[in-house]
Order: sequence, then C-alpha cells, then structure tokens
Amino acid sequence: MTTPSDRLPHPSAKHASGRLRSHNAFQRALALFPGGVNSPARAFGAVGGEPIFFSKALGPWLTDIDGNQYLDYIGSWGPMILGHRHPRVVDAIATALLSATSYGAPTEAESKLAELIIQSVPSIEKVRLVSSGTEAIMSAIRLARGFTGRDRIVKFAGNYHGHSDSVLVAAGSSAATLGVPDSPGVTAGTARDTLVLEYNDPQALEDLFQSQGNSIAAIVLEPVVGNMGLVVPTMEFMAAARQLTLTHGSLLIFDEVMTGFRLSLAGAQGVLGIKPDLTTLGKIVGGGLPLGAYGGRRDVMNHILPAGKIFQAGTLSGNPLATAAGTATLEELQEHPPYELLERHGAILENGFRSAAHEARVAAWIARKGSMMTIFFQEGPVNGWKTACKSDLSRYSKFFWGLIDRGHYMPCSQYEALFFSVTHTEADIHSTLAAVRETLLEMTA
Ligand code: HOZ
Repeated sequence: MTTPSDRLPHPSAKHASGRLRSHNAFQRALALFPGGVNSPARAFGAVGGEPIFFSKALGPWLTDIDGNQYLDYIGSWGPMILGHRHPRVVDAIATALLSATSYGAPTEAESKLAELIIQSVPSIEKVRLVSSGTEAIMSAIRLARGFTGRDRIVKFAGNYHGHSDSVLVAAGSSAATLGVPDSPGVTAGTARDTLVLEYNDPQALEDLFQSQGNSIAAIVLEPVVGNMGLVVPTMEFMAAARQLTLTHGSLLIFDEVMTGFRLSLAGAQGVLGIKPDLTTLGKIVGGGLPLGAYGGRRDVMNHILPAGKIFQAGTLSGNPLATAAGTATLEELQEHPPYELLERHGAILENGFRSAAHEARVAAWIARKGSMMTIFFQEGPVNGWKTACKSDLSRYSKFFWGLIDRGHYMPCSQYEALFFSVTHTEADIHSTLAAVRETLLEMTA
C-alpha cells in the first residue's frame, strides 16, 4: 500500500456518523447551489445518500473533511493519471504562479503545450486551446458545420460530449444518471439537427448515410465510451464511421476528453489505429486545471477565426496556470510512458473483479480498456446504450456504498467509468480487490 506522509488513520466510515462534517457541509451547500453541488455528476443522485466533501488528495489517496481516507478510483473523472499533486505538476504551477495568473494575451508557454499535443497525437496538425471539454466539443461541432456548410451531426446514445445544446440529446454521464438525457431548455430546432444512433451499429450508420449523408456535417463519438460506463467499439463500427464520413464529405470528430493521453499518448485513436479529422481534448491535457483543446486537419482548423471566419474565443483560453499543469503532465507522460504499467494493473483489477463476482454469484459484465473500467451489474454483453441501461442500478448503489465504507471511492454512478493512476500500486489494487470481494459477498449474503 502507498503510505503518503499526510495519510491519516482510517476511522471506520461504516456509519453516516463517520461523515458528520460532510453531512453539515452538504446542508450548507444545499442552500447555496442547485442540488448542493456545482456539477450533477458529484451529487450521488444515482446511489442515494449525500456527497462526501474533500479537503485533500495525494497520489491515489483522497481525504474527506471528516478525516476518512479513500483510494481514489475517479481521479477527478479522468485528469489525474499521474495521481494527485504530482511533484512535477505542482512545481510547474508554482513556477507559473510567480509570473502571472492571466494575461489575455499570447505566451510562449501555449506554443510549448501545443507542440506537445501535436507530437503526441499525429492526427492533430493545428490546435486551439480552450477552457473545458464542453467548450472544445461545442467549438469543434461549429467548425464542422462551418467547414462543410451542413447543419446535421450524428451522435450515439449514451455518449456524452459536455453540456452544449446540440449534444444534450440522448446524452450519457450525469444526464443519463439523473434521467435527463434530453434536457429541458434544448430547443426542438437544435435537437432536430442531432441525429442519434445506437453505438456499435454499423448498419444503422450505413443506412443513415445512404439516405441523408449529404446533409451531415460530422459524426461525433467517444472512440472508447466512458460515459455510459465503459463501452469498447468494434473495429467494424469504427471503420464504418471513418469510411462513411470520407465518402460523404462529412468530418469524423473523436471526443477524446476522457481517453486522450489516457489510453496511449495518442489517445484511443492511437490504440484503434483510426485517424479522425478533428479531436477534442480535456481532463489530462490540463493536468487537473481547467483546460481543453480541439485540433486536427490543418485545412479544417484554418477556418477558425482569425485565420478563417468561424468564430470561437475565450478570455482564459491558454491560461498560464492551466497551460503549465498540462505541459508538465504531458512532458511526464512522454518521458515516462506509464501505459504498460497501467495495462498490467488494469488486467489485475479486471481479473480480480471478475473472480470476485463469480465467487459471489453476482451477474456482472466487466469492461476495461487500459486504466478505465466498469462493472455493469448484468450478464452483458454491453455494447451500447440499449444494453448498458439494463444494468441493476440498486446493486450498483450497494456496491458503491460497500466500497465507500471500506475506504475505496468508486464512480457514484453505473454510467461512469472508473479511472486509476500511476500512483496506484499493485498492493493498492489488491487491497481494493479484497474490499470488492467482501462487498459483493455481503451484497449476496
Ligand atoms: N465528464 C465527467 C464524467 N462523465 C463528469 C464531470 C461532471 O459532469 O462533473
């Protein structure tokens, strides 16, 4: 087990009384924020109970405001591939902080980060830095529409691309978790231009393009889905998406906000061997600070203002602190690629989950790619939203709380993938597996 210097003794969190400060903090927050949170994914709506409030994190460890410690399996929903407070990232932020927090004017540091992105992801020839994954996707879709002169986009049920209007249709993540995959406030006119298909259904894609291909600006997809739980694409599906967009003059946009720099330095596209026209990035690219990016073919990116006419802007785009954190993270990943280690630990985790479920006689479909994984409480196979949504959500809730009580912080929804970091040791993973086994046995006792 890792032993961070500031790790506190682990009081039994089995009872809500072990989280009294979190309870009080939540009561205060309820009066201040809608639902007591600043993003619904963290509200515990899908698992019941109250969210836990945190005060500190180090490596793979989280410390809540009551002093409980948890091995972290969400990593801030993806960014923390190097673990919390990695020294190189902390130093880079501290150094940047001594110069300025924002200029609203260009810096050389932004070019350094852009060079690292372009070196890492071969399909990206030019890039634009923004402040979040939502902004990256929203901008990439506008670019695809402006470039092709077409209005429609194709997305897949259960894929989540942030919260801009045109992708809040059949959306995954907290939109699916909290039962608003089609949010009120998204106009019928906007939703009409978003065509929704089932993931991993190449025939449906083929049929759609046969009938409406010349009105489609882009296909946007998660090349490995993390937002309906983890769903891996078939090569047939990915090849169809690539070929149909090429044939019909549409663009292929890979949303790699979760998978970028996570599954390989070149993201999911590096693993799958498919080259999109545009890629969106977030999470890891900002090293834990708010930063996103979109990029791709030079001829397409040159349509963005001021090189071209398609508008997109942002006061804090390329913010010096976020740029420093992202640069330090990508440099560390380039110099010490962790992907073999993450794959090895992922395989241990996956096999351990599978044998624990087998021993407890719990129906479970376990999906994994690298350091992302989901246990779906159902027989499976899970290959898209129609199958993902058949999972037993009350079982997931019991599983989640059983693990919280044992000091392991899993995603608070069946429809989110877990992430682990380079700082999770093999011993940490075995300690999680022991807790998973105990929890599953307790659930079925
Ligand atoms: N994009 C994150 C994973 N689905 C959730 C973050 C959030 O909505 O707070």
